[in-house]
Amino acid sequence: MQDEELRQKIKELVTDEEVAKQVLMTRELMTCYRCAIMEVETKFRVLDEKFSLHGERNPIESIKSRVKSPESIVEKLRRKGLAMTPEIVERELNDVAGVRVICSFVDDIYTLADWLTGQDDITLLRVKDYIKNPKPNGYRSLHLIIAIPIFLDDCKRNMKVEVQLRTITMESWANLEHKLRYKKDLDEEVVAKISKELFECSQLCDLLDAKMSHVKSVVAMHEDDDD
Ligand code: 0O2
Repeated sequence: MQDEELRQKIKELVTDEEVAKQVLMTRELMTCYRCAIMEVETKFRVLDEKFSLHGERNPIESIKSRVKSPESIVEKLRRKGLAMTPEIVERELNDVAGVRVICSFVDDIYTLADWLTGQDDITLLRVKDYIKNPKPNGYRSLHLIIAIPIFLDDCKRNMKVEVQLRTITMESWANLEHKLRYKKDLDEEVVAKISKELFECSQLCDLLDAKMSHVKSVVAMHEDDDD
């Protein structure tokens, strides 16, 4: 069969009605991901308040969320050799909904992660601890893939959300590395030099986080003495 003939056959198989159905299902799915993000954000805001009751401070500096862009979804599926359908997106991708929580100190990250995953409506699907095991380039963050229920008018649906927890220093390092990664016009030698410097920066960030945690514990000790 010639290419043109084949194209025609495919067009006949995919009717306008089927296309409209897929579009509607995709829009519904994206709405569900947005709702899941809202649920996770609220949980973190509540945890931030709960934490402040114990420690008289708020551990969360900021929360940034995003639904993956359609271009990034298509690109990720293409790399995996998969087609773009709502079912495949939901089954194969863990990071369509992403919530990033920026914390003051490293131990706050683990406390918040434990509190979140200890809640009985949250299912922990996967943990990637790039703080204990940084990536070779120096990337550090705690990644959790969770499933969270959202309640729609007629049903309950479990949605996957990728939660990234990191400190302010980890965030500024990742933002810089991300910007440089997409600079395509640099020659190999420059890329190697930048990568080395970025790795060194990551080690300095690690040291800074450790020193700040130490200062925090010294301050806490003195506060206890004052009581
Ligand atoms: P964006 O724009 O942030 O969404 P997976 O198929 O999910 O198992 P993946 O995607 O490699 O495998 O998962 P991983 O390693 O947990 O990383 C997912 C996300 O973490 C990335 O999303 C980044 O946000 C962040 N990340 C991971 N490694 C690095 C890194 O070396 N540098 C920086 N700056 N960020 C990193 P996306 O999809 O790449 O992009």
